[in-house]
Amino acid sequence: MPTYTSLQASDSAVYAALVGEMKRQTDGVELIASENYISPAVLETMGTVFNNKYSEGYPGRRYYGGQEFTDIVETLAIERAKQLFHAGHANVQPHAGAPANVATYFALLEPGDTVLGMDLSHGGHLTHGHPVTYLTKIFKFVRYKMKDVETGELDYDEMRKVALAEKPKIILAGFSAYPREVNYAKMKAIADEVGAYTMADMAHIAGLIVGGVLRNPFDDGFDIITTTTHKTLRGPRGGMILARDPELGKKIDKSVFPGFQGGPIMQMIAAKAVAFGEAQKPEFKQYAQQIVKNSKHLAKFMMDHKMKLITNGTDNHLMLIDCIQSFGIPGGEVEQTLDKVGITLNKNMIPDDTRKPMDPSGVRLGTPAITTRGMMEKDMETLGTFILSAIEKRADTAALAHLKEEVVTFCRKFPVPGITG
Ligand code: DSN
Repeated sequence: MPTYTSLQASDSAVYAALVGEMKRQTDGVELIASENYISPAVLETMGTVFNNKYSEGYPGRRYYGGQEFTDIVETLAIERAKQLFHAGHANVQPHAGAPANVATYFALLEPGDTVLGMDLSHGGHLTHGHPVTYLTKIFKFVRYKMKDVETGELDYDEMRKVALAEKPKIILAGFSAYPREVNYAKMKAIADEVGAYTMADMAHIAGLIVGGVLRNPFDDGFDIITTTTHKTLRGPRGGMILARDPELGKKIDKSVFPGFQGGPIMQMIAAKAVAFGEAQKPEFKQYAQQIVKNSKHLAKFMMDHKMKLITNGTDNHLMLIDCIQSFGIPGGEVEQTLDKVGITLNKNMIPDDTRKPMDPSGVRLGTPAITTRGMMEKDMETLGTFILSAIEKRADTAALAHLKEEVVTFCRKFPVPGITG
């Protein structure tokens, strides 16, 4: 494990928590579908003096002096992002995925306008118009769903019907808990019929698009892609908005700053530039392919062992297990049981779940982080066996403690970038 001697000397409490977190990340299996391990170079860049600089505005047109180096890193991030996604414009300043979505809505919509997005229990995200968000006080959100939960196919006929009736200004693709590929061309055709913008929230699958494993919505004529940068894209925690048309990009820029955010977080923008440089390398394509190979392999193992997967499989990095059907217990109990043996995933709603969000029927798990550690298909069988064994022995404290030791021994074979590798 690395030591951070200056932190250790100046703040022993935070240092101790950091050491604990490094050990947790090294000795446990990270199956949370939205998490990943960044490279030492990205990690190093996040802890640099770019933190000290205010840079409101954009490269070449800032409100403060002293921008010769901030302009370099932000321009690098922008240009690399454009190349990665074949975009006409990139804004790399959103602090996270949610602000990227909000800034996009305000760039394209007037108060009262309508957005057509996926039903939240079918895989959509809070920022796609959950009633608990302030967004629903300003815009109207209407929904489409899967046509068939057994295959995951979206209901494009219903989408068209709702679009014709509601005249949305944005048709939104993109999900936090949907395991299948989308037909963007069909969505674009519906949007064209009603004069709507097309927006894809690719937060989960951005790295898979860059790696060429999933389709790029821009190839089917989508207008906007929003994303986080820290999930499959394996960069620093942050967000980004891409536009196909540079003219639309101007509206996006105004909306992010000064419309919504203040000073950009420049050390994160510099780290985005580094991560995007890594994603341009051929190794990243192999990484993206391996994420999906691992995910499909783990999904097959689960289904071969009588677990019920929503849509009966996966095309991407994640899967959703119906825990009530698979194990007769809710998702929260599965999450807590696996926590005890060092396997981390999250409880999750399943489509049309009758249970509550804090006590849902399913769990969501994914392979981006374990693939970064170098795990391959054969390791998915070991992980699947650990999961089944933990759930089977969940009432036996001694058996769980023994299993945890096995998990630690297994994990230590796989280095964690920035900690043990
Ligand atoms: N928290 C992210 C996820 O886990 O998918 C989405 O915001």
